[in-house]
Amino acid sequence: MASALHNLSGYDPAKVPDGSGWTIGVVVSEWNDEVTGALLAGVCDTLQKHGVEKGSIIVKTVPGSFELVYASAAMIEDTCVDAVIALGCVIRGDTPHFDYICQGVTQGLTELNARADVPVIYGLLTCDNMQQAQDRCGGACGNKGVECAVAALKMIAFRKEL
Ligand code: DLZ
Repeated sequence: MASALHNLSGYDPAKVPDGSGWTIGVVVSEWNDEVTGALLAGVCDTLQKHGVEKGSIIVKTVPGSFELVYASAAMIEDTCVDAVIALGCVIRGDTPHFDYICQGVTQGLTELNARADVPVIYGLLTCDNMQQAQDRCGGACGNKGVECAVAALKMIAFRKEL
């Protein structure tokens, strides 16, 4: 079950394409920034481990997760990135707001992913509480940023191989 405290970020480094010469855009939500900052660190560490130069990682922040869709689209339109990684963390509150944000961002990134020329990687944590988020940004369940970086490199390779 996904909620079990298993590290979900393990991967085989030999199966990750070399990212030398590739440029990656990362859009990061400021909401819950202790979590999104840790996700970003996971992304940057992993990309550099697989050959992406530090200067080839373009990081832009946005106020909240809802802005990730616009920011991802703008990043694709205005830069020459090979992939965009969207990082956010939404924590459930007392109202249905959580559901609207999660649905909006998920739907928006899904639609963008289907029509954009470059892959968009989904790095949105949707958590019932802060503990779940901390478990997934470098805690017991790993770091979703690592998964996103690996997914970005694999999707860039996929695109370039076509
Ligand atoms: C307003 C809001 C709330 C209540 N919670 C979160 C959250 O848990 N995580 C997050 O990334 N953003 C949150 N936001 C801000 C919205 O994403 C958005 O920035 C505002 O509604 C302005 O469009």
